[in-house]
Amino acid sequence: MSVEQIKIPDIGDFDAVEVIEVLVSEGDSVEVDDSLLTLESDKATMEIPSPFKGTVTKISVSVGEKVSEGTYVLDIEVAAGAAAPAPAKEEKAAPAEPKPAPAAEAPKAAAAPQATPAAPAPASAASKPVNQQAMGAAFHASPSVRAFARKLGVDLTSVSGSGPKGRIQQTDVEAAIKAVMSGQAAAPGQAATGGAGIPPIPGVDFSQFGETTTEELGRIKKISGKFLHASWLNVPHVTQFDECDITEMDQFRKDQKAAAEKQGIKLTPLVFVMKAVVKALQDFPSFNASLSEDGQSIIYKQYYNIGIAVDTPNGLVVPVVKDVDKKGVYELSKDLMEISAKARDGKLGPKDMSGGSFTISSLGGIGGTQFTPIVNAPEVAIMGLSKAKMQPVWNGKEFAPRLIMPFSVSYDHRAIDGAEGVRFTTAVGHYLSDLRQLIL
Ligand code: CAO
Repeated sequence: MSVEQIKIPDIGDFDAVEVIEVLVSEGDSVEVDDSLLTLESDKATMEIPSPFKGTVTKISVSVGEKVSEGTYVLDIEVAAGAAAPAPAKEEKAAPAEPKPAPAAEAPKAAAAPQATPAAPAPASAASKPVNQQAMGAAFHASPSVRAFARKLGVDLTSVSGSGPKGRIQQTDVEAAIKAVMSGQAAAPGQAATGGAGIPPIPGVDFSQFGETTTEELGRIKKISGKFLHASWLNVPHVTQFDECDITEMDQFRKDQKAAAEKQGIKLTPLVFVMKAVVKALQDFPSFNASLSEDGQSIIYKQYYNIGIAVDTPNGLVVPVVKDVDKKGVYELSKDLMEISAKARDGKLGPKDMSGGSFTISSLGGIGGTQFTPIVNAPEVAIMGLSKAKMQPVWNGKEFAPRLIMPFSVSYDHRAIDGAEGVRFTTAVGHYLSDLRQLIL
């Protein structure tokens, strides 16, 4: 038995480098090349391997200390006959230190410390992992943590680090795995990823700034909040803004209003929009679709069930008007009145709210110029309607008063390209500007 004093070997041009991890404890058995410490400079992290097989008997360094080549860090008790390393460069630098005991066998040279960049070097867009491209993410993690993560298949770009300067520790990787196992986060490669790695918004005691009252969110808000959050995190949203001339359409609606009222029906622009949307969905099937769970296929729907966002005193609900393609505006108005009354009375059943293929959120009765609705996933697109206003529009000779309605369509960019997005809104506008197109 002999006790070997382990010193920092040649670490290149680095000097006074911080110890960020002590990877062994007193009493641990180590093999040759097992990592003992992790050092981190502002340029790289590196692990110091054990030059001996034996037992760690004393640790003389702790996290945060600065070390350089030749700094004594720990003792290893080496069993008699165990291989000893060849004299390494650090021994030349510190000749006063005891040399390794001569061994019978030819010694194995101590492995050089492995340096890895402290943060991934900027790679070409094509070679970066997809999530790194999207987030522009970089992470700090020691080689041992990287190896640990690799072994368990954890993508470190999705793990938030709790160490100094956001450095990812082994415990962070473990916590990320626990979150996946407990269902709080999606596993790597799952279609619906989210949760892990998203830094929480810190809690604030607002009462320090003034008086506050706290009210629990209603049941509907709690439920819809989860869906909205999931969509916001999982769906790469693009919102296309547009506007259309609904002067003729609105005149027609007004002309029909009295007749409709006699049947107890209130005709609003929304039902005309529903018809125009369905026609555009038939032209552009990828808007009336969903992505498969693995994100590898698109499922086109040959039914046209339009979800309508309804504002209720308890929160937002989205009942579905079925078979919009098969109904006229009167029947649609009846359906709309029925479901919105049911929604406001809290009487919607699961059947009323399922089976939608596209959603419309109309704020046109309230105001606003434009907004960005959140896709009602797993649908891939949603329309937002804003308030129509009379505006002067140049007709080639003069400005004429026209009723212009702003609207937007948010869509899942994985399923729909930008060019398709604007072709779709153009088509909707085209149908609404000239309702005759709907019967062609
Ligand atoms: N431009 C101008 N006027 C409009 C309009 C538009 N885009 N849309 C509706 N209007 C008018 C209607 O014609 C009606 O006027 P009249 O009484 O003079 O005819 C008035 O605004 C009110 O319409 P409405 O809102 O009662 O009816 P609707 O069919 O347009 O909408 C419903 C029905 C259920 C969608 C609506 O009541 C509602 O709840 N909207 C809010 C949806 C919501 O909260 N979305 C946000 C989701 S994201 O948080």
